[in-house]
Amino acid sequence: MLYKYYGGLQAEMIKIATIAGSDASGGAGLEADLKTFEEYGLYGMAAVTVIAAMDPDADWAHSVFPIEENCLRSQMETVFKGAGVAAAKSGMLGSFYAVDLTAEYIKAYGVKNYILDPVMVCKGAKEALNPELNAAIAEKLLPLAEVVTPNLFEAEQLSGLDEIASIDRMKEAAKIIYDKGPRGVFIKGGAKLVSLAPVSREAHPKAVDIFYDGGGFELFEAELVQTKWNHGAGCTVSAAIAAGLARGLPARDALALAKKFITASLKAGFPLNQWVGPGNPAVWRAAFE
Ligand code: PXL
Repeated sequence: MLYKYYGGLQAEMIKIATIAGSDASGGAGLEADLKTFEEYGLYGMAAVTVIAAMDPDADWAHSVFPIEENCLRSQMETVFKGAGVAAAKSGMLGSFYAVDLTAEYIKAYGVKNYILDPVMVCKGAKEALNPELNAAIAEKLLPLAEVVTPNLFEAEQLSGLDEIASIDRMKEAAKIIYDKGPRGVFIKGGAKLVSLAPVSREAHPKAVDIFYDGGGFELFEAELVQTKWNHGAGCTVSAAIAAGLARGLPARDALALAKKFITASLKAGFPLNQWVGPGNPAVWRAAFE
C-alpha cells in the first residue's frame, strides 16, 4: 500500500472527505476518491451529492439523480461537525444547494486543504452543460480552494478563454483562474493537450499539466499513457492531491506524487465493458509490498 511509503499506518488515522457524486459503475466519483484515499492510508468519508447511473440498454447513457438538500446537509454535519477532516475535495455537485452547502461547511469548519475539482460534465454524458451552475462554482468555491484542478474544458469555462490547446494558453488561463481566488491552479493537459510548442507532441510524448500559485509556473510531466481506459482519472488525481495535503505534503510535492499515482493507475486501466474502462488506483501498492 502507498501508506508504506510513509512508514506504515499511524496510531491516529488522518481523516479526509469527499463531497461528490456516486458513480454506480465504480470508476469515477466518490468511489474513485475513496479508493484513492485508501491507498494513501487515510480514513475516507463521503457526502453524496448525486448518484450517477448508466444504462446498458441505451449505450451507457448517464442519468444523474440529485440527493435532496436535507439529506446532503445531514451528511455534511456527520462529516465536518461529527468527525472533522485534515482535507476535503469536491467533485460533481449537480445542484446550486450542493455548491452553497460545500461553501458553507468548508468555511464554517475552516478546511484549509480544500481541493476543488470543478466537474462540469462527465465523459460520455449527454447531459447539457449548466453555465449558471459553473458560474456559481467559480464564484463561491474558487476563493476557498487550496488547489483547483480543471481539465482543459473546465479551464476554458472557468477562465472564459476558448481553445486552450497549448502550454502558453494553459498559462494564460491559469493566471485568470488564479485571480478568482484559489491559492493554486493545476490545469490538467494530460493526454488531451494538442500542442507542446515549440516541441512536437510526437517528439515529446508526455502528459503535461501545469501549476500556478501566483509565484511561478511549474510543469508536471509524466509518461503519456495512451489508453481508452481512463474513466475516473480526473477524480483520482484530485483525490490524490487532497490525500497528499492531508498527509502534510506541500502542494507541489502532493501534485508530483498525485501525478505518479495517476500514471500508475492508468497503466493498469482495464475495460469494464464495451463502453467504459477505469484506471486501477490499487495497482501502485504492489510497488510497496
Ligand atoms: O469523471 C467525472 C465524474 C464525476 N463524478 C461522477 C461521475 C463522473 C463521470 O462519470 O459519474 C459521479
